[in-house]
Amino acid sequence: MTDVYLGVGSNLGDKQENIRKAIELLQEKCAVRAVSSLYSTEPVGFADQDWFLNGAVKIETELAPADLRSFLRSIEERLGKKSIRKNGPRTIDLDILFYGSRTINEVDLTIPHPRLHERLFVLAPLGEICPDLVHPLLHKKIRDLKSGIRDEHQVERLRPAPAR
Ligand code: PH2
Ligand code: MG
Ligand code: MG
Repeated sequence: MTDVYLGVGSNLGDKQENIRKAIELLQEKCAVRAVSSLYSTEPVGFADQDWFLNGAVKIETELAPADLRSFLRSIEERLGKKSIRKNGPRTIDLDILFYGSRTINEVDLTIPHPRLHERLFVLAPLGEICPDLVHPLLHKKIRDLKSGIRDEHQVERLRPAPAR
């Protein structure tokens, strides 16, 4: 089993419910080990859309990275993900942030997630569940990446992690 960290996000419909359902569906094939608080976050990349709810989840899984990615896609589809444009509104977004300490560079799968270290909406929740995890390419802890970035988008901690 490998420790995997996922980013979750939603900015369409009942955001909190979308995230709750996504975490429930994850348990079909993964063991959910930790769930961060949720954060209300200003959209990055395309400003003219509703704020997101973002969180981070630690899972353990036997699925290989590509199979995990397909599984995450199937959850996104089951929750009715509609995303018309890159960085635009979405019912649910499930991104692989880290897959153990592996690095993967394929056309359609990059691990660690290539932008995680630039985004407070990822580092804030991730910093709650794995502050001492070392980024396998940047060789820095999540806590240090978080305190070192300059991301001025607003990120507000919403409430404790939902009950599982
Ligand atoms: N996801 C994006 C683009 N912009 N902004 C916030 N605040 N949260 C997100 O999850 C997010 C985003 C593309 O996946
Ligand atoms: Mg994303
Ligand atoms: Mg995604």
